[in-house]
Amino acid sequence: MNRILLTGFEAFGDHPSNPTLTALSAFEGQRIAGAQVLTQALPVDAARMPGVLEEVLRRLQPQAVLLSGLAAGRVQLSLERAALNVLDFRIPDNAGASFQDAELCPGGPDAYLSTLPLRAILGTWQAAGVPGYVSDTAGLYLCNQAMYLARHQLGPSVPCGFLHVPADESLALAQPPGKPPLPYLPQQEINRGIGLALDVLAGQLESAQGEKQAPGV
Ligand code: PCA
Repeated sequence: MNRILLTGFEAFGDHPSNPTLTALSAFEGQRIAGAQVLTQALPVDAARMPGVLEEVLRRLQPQAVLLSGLAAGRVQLSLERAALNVLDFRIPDNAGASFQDAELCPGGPDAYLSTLPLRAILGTWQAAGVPGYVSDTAGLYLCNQAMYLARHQLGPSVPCGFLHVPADESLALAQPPGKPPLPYLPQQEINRGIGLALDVLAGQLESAQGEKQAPGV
């Protein structure tokens, strides 16, 4: 059976929770179109996260990978187009580390592009009434780091990329008075968008397998 890995991040910065961590429990072990969804929480720690990611990719050998994280302030779901070989943090990570203009992967390519079927996912969201878009920057923090390293490890043949989600209602409610109100998408809607992206990935894996198994003419 095909395995799809879904990752989310723990809380970081001023945010008391992370909707992508909340989403993981809704999907762990789910079967979608003949694929099994497996999940992994990632630490917001630039030194520790690479080891956790590397280990889970090696152990699960997934056929597709959907990484997800919070982009507080964004107003819709967004699929990242690319990850850059740069670490440059506006806030320290959860271990207190900070980087400026640093190389993420010494000697690695400048960038990796998403190998997710971006347009197919956008189309499915559109048809289901979930507005979303392709983002041209994943930032230069942990989410960019995770996408870069996953693509670096997996190579081009495993569909892999990053989905950023807006704040959810609990983050919007937790925004301290005096700070501008945080745009949010209800957690249920965030989960629906993630689920639809997983549907597209599972469908793509299923049809690729069908083609392989079809008798030659
Ligand atoms: N968002 C951060 C890191 C963890 C997360 O959920 C980012 O966009 O880099």
